[in-house]
This record gives sequence, structure tokens and C-alpha cells, in this order.
Amino acid sequence: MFCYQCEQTAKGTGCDKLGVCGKTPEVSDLQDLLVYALTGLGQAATTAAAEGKDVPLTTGRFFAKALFSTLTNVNFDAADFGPLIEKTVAERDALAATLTAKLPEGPATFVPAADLDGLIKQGAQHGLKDIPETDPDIRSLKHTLIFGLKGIAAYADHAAILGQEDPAVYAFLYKGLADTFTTDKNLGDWVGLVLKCGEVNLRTMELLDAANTGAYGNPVPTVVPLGARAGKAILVSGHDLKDLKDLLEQTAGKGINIYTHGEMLPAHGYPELKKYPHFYGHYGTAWQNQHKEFAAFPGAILMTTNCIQKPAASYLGNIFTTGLVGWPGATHVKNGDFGPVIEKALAMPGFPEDTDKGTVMTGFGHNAVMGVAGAVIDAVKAGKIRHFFLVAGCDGAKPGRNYYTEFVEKAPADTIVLTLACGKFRFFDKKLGDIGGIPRLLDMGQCNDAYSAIQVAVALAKAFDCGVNELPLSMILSWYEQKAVAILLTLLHLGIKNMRLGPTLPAFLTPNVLNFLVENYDIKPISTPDEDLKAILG
Ligand code: SF4
Ligand code: SF3
Repeated sequence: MFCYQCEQTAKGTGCDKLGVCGKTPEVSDLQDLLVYALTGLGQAATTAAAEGKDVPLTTGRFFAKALFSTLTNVNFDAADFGPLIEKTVAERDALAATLTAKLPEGPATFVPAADLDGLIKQGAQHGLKDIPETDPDIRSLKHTLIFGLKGIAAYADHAAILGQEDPAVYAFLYKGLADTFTTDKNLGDWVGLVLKCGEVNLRTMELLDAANTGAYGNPVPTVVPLGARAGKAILVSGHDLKDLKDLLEQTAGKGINIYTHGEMLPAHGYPELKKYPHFYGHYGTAWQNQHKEFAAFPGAILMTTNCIQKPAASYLGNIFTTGLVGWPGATHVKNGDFGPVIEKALAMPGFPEDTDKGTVMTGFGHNAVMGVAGAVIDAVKAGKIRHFFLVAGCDGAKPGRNYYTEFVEKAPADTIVLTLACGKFRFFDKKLGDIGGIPRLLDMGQCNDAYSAIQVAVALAKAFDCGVNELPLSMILSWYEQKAVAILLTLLHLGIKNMRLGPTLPAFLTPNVLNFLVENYDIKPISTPDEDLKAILG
């Protein structure tokens, strides 16, 4: 195995024995083989499109799901990858049969082994390091593209589940993976391709925003309790709002309270979800604290997407996976039928009594923030708001991530902190007060809602008649998995400069590629909160 797609990669260079995330070499090799097979499907689909033939939308939907299942902390179950590889090859061959052109030898012609052991052996031959490329900088950009495509695949899958699709997004997924097997492009072409990946990701996030707000309404500022209500309980984690909606429907009137965990917190802001009286509150913090927090939860737990951690034995019987998530030994429920989760919750003790642990606020999506844009602009003009910080991105287990807590704590009282994604759990319950009625801490949603932050930045720039880079706005980003890579590429595509990125820089960027980013975008690693605040505020 060799994997260096996430921030916690071993020794900051790559996991080659066992994933720090818990991914086994077998699963890693199977995921590599799936990406290899998808590359072949991408070649077939790209050729079909060039020949003017239709590629069914169902192929795109499948492609996104399959690629999403290789994202960090989604699926650790080797048994799930054989069928995905087989279906990929079947889709590829169905398309290939319609083509006039002959596809090249390699991913487009490979024949999967008949059993899991054989597939694992094949996967070991087709890892990231086996992609045809001798130039280390181009290889770095090829890998960056693969990881960005994984992020797009995740957002495209979420959007498709709610009926929003764009064939152009699928076409880019096909072409992107197929391009990693080309050797006719120079460094400049490759820089262009990864920026294009950012552009397509922006379109995908736009689709997802339309999907979420179309299905569940525009989020509204909402107070969310952090304590518990006496009674049976289900905890829902991950990013999939449709799963949550289905669960809320299926538990209505059953005396079970539904709690969000991790990236599900912003779900409380959606009118069509918050209307359920048994959708109670939020429990716990970011994904890396599951072992402590899940072990103490007295009900069933449902993982709808990333990030799942290896379940401890104490709660393996209570945790359920659905959709693309898998962990060997954890019960997987399918097709939106949460009966087994409900049964488990009813059999478990639940919370014995009401407890009050305070509240947090969420629901500051672009619509809600634009609603108070007038007041925000006036406050900036009157000098009451000096600066905005977007402190956003993933959380993770590394101690260096305390930077983000300290940064928010030290941000002066005349500054506003916009946040999104699970990195917020480092400071989400801080009482930062308000500036003339505008809360100083605005939770814009999941990582899936990064589109909201971009919309707000663009609207502010318009109101102040300047570019986004001229706004009193600084981006302090934390990354962990590949959706964050896709978002970063989107920000680069938009020409955003001066971003601060941490806790460490991606291992897959070579010094030359990093230099390019520094020279062209002034991107910098985080230093200390004091130094960074001083540099930004002057
Ligand atoms: Fe390592 Fe991250 Fe890959 Fe897991 S996803 S194997 S932690 S680099
Ligand atoms: Fe978090 Fe996994 Fe990235 Fe959605 S839940 S932001 S890490």
C-alpha cells in the first residue's frame, strides 16, 4: 500500500504499512484498483463523448459513488470493493462495445481477478506510484488532481441523491482520471487542469447548495441544545441530509430523540428538518473524538458518510453504517430503511434525564447572512467591524490543531469569525458575543456548504466595489481529507490569495509545486495565532 491523500498521513510522507486512519493494506490496494478501474471507465466515457455517443447519467452517478468510497474515512470494508470494481469494468465494457476507436491497453482493458485475494494482488500493482509519469512535479499535480476529483465525487454524489446533476461534472470526473494516464501534457497544462478541477468543484458545490436548499429550505439561524432530553436516542453523523430526513420520518411518534454528531450539526438550521419535534440537539464534537463520545452515547449511532473511526468493541454493536460507509463488523443498513437502527435505539437505555449543557447556534448559510448584509456593511463602514476571518475546514487528531482554537479566542472583539466544516468543533461553543446584534461567530454549515462562504465573499466584494482579495477578509484554513483539497483548488481557481493553511501542508505537493503556489497565490502555512493575527491586522 501507499497512500498520502490526507493530512494525517504517516510521518508526513505516506502510509505504507497500515493507514494512520486504520485503513488496512488490503483495503488500500483495493481502493487503488478501483481508482485504476475507474480510470479505464473514464477513458471509455471520454472516448464515447468524443465520438458523439451518449454516456448515461447513471454511469456518472455510479462513477461518483465509487470514487467517493475511496475518500478518507468512508469505507474500510474490503468486501465492498470487489463488487464496485466488477461494476466499473462492466460499465466500461458496455461503453467500449459502442466505440469505433480502440481503447489503449491498461486501465481500459484490464481484467479483474476472480477473487478478493487476486484483486488485492492486482491493486498492489496499480497504486499512486504506478501512474505513468517520470516528472516528479507533474506526478504531484496528477495526484493532486486525483484527490480533488475524489472531493468533487463526494459533492456530486450528495447533490445527485437530491436530484441535482450536471453531465459536465461527470464528464470532468471521467476526463480527469483518464488524463492521469496521458503523458503528452507539460507542467503548465497540469497546473491548468488542477485549477479546472477547482472550477468544476465550484459548479458541483453550487449544485449541492441548490439540492440542499431546494429540498429542505434555506437554513435559518437556530439555537441547538448541547445537552440531552430524557428518553431513547439516535445519534446521526456524517454529511447526508437525506438519510437524516428519512430517519426523522421513520422515528416520528416513536419516542426517540434524534441528535446530530459532527458535520450533521448544521442540519438543525434547515426548516424542513427542524420542524420535527423529536429532532432535539447536538451531541459530541469532531470525528476524531468518536471513541470517547460514542462509547458514552446511550442509543444507536448512524454513520451516513465520512468520517468513521474504527469502532471500539464497546459500541460496535450499536453503530450502523449506510450509503457508502463501511466498517467490517458494523451493521450496514440499505435503501433508507432504518428499522434496525430504530430497534436498537428502542432496546438501549437512552438518556435517563434531561441535562443542560448550554447551546450553540448554526444556520448562517448564504441566504441568512445576505439577509443581514446591510447591517454588516454599515458596521464595516462605521468601523465597528474591522475584519472577517473565515476559520474553516476539517478537524483531526493532531495537537497542532489547537492553533485554530487559540486563533478564534484571540481574534479581537471588533472582528467576525465565519466558520464551516468540522474544524469548528475546536471553538463552536465559545461565547464570542456580538457586534451591534451581529453574532461574532457565524456557523455557515458543513464542509459541503463552502459554497455559502464563497457566495458571501463575492457579495461583500460587490458591495464594497472591490475584489475578494481587497476585502477585510482572511482565510485561515485547516485541511484533512480530499473534499478540502477540492475546496482549496476552487479558491485557487477564484484567484483567492493569502490563504493560511494548516496544520501541515499536503505531503503530495513537491517543493516546486508549493513554490508555485507561494509565488502566485501567497499561500502560507499557519504559524502562531499571535504572529498570524499581527501580520493580518497590522
Ligand atoms: Fe494514511 Fe490518510 Fe491514506 Fe488513511 S487516508 S492511509 S491516514 S494517508
Ligand atoms: Fe470533517 Fe471528516 Fe473534513 Fe466535512 S467530517 S470536514 S474531516
